[in-house]
Amino acid sequence: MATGTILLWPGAITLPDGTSGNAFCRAQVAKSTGTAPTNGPSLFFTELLFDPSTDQHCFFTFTLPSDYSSGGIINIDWKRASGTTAQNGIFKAAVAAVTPGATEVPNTKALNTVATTTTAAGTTSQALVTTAITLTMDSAAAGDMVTVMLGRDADNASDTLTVDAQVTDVNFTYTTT
Ligand SMILES: [Ca+2]
Ligand SMILES: [Ca+2]
Repeated sequence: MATGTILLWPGAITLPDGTSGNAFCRAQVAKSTGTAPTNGPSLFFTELLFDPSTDQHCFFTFTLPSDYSSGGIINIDWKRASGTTAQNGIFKAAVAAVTPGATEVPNTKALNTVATTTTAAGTTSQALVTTAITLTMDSAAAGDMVTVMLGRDADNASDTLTVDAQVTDVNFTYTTT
């Protein structure tokens, strides 16, 4: 048994449709102000922006690998858009797992239990911190179509970070067979 890792972001995301309760995050390309090296460009990367007051969301879909045994954690690297005071951000996540060949249908499927984790923002402006959320895996098994919802619980009174949370990279870890 070991720990398997699936990269979720940067990569393909699905955005919800913006109807009530289904607000979407935004993506932007960031350009570092650091000095470009000789014979190289400045540093660029893509980040997902989550609003400080409205819950916003996105989805990652993948096939659960054949060596999946148990568990499921989503690990989110993110930074505050600005500021240095002590404030907390809350992220939330949930899973929907659909088994091919069974009677479940993705088009009528709902997300399983939503879990949240509170993390102190870095007290250096735009410094990276990591949030790990243990997922309720919806009885997922190897070969399933798995969709992970990632959102910020921005309207939670304990989400005190007053600026966007900027997500730079996301992965999913699990216990292998
Ligand atoms: Ca909320
Ligand atoms: Ca908030």
